[in-house]
Amino acid sequence: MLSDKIQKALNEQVRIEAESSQVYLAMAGWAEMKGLEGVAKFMYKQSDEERLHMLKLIKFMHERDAAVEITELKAPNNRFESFKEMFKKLYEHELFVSESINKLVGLALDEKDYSTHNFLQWYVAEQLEEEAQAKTILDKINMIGDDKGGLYLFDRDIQQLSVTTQAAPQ
Ligand code: OFO
Repeated sequence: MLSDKIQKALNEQVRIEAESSQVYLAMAGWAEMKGLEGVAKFMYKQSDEERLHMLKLIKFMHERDAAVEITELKAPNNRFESFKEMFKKLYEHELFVSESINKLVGLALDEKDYSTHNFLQWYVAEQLEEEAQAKTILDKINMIGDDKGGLYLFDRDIQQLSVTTQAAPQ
């Protein structure tokens, strides 16, 4: 059985993962509207991955007989000034999620809940990967600046950057 504190924090993380999926879905829509198919595809895929992260948490909670709460979600940003701004937001969002996972890991240790601590290691590794990916993309976008040709090539190449989740959630 999970402690109340852990249940509450895991439910909070379920919401954050669901919101992350919405954040990337909105980015996908915006990129598609602007005609960048590669970026849109990348964002749709990221959105699907975030939903899998949410489902993995829910499955773990059910296995531990915890009460899962599905709540309403905060609406994401649907419009951006530029691709640079959008990718900056993506990077900042990943930093925010990493912080939230780190807090959860700390709580699991405080509560001496070693199985939750062990389970969360998958998320720690995943965040490391996603943060690095978001940073790489942002660096490339900064290099491109306002060069339309560069953006065209970036749109074509972004899918190769996409790092697929190593241990796919069940
Ligand atoms: Fe859920 O993986 Fe990043 O945010």
